[in-house]
Amino acid sequence: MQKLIDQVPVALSKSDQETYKRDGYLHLKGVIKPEEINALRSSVASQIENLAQSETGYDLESLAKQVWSGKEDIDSGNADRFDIELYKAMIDHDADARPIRDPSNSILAEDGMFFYDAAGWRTYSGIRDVAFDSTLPTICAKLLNTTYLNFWEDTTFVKTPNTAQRTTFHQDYTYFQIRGQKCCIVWIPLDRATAENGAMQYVRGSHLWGKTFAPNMFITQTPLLDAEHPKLPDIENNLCDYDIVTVEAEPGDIIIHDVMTVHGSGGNKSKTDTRRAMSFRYCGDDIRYFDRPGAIPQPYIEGNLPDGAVLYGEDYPLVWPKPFPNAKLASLFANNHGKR
Ligand SMILES: O=C(O)CCC(=O)C(=O)O
Repeated sequence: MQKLIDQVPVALSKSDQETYKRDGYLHLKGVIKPEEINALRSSVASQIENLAQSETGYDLESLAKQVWSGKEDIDSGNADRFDIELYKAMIDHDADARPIRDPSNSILAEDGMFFYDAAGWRTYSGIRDVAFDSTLPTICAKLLNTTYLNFWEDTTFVKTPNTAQRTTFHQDYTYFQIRGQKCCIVWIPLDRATAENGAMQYVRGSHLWGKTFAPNMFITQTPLLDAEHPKLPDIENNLCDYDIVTVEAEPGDIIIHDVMTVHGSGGNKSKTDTRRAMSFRYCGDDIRYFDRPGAIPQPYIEGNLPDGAVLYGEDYPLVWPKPFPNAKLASLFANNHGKR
């Protein structure tokens, strides 16, 4: 089996591994095949099309408008994954809360959408195919130096033209019900991502700060229900104090970041270019389940694992090494997960 895995073309050199360890993120070019990009694009199109019925998707730009303009009738989707009313009340009570907007495009902020969704793999075969059967699991397994790799979840982030809202800086670790270090996030642009339309930004080396911060819901630094961890420092207002790298990327590229790396992205100031992206989250062999208070609820998870458990079971597909090397893994997960 090992032989088969080694035959997968993997663009990962020793210096890539050193860069990832030093900077907390790694940009690799030409990893995702055109047909894989197209499979993700059509899955994302369906996610957006189904926003009104979605149990998991939100328009965060509209949510931000509800919060900051008090216009309750703006439609941000009908999902109940988060207690939005509670979150809005928490923002109201947070004296420091403010819109995390790109200052230069606030006047354009009329028609943009910041679409956010998760766990598309359970519904869309295009997402499953790429998450499980592309070269990504092999790359991540090598990068994490792990003996096996589980898939945790996918997330979709789309910013249409004239989206004012940034993705606030945040650290992924406390969003997940996990403990351990070998977890990485693969960010996959489905359009050219530029500084103008919302390229990713990483605080270089922040994975080595040795600090853990509370999760937020991307539109302000106001923490979600996490009483244990501090709020992230106000990076947006003190950009010069941090080593922030804006990473422009093309479809086909990936950017992998460590679960502790602080990152965010700009709004979309372009008048014409949508910025679509997906994120896949993978966990290695030191990760254990931990029902973290304040972590974001994972859609469709019915029976939580006990704290301290390895990630076993159908909710966390083992994607590397392939349990059945000659079968397409994604097809084994078809039709037995999605509620829709
Ligand atoms: O695409 C974005 O705006 C944010 C992505 C992100 O935060 C992530 O992939 O963890």
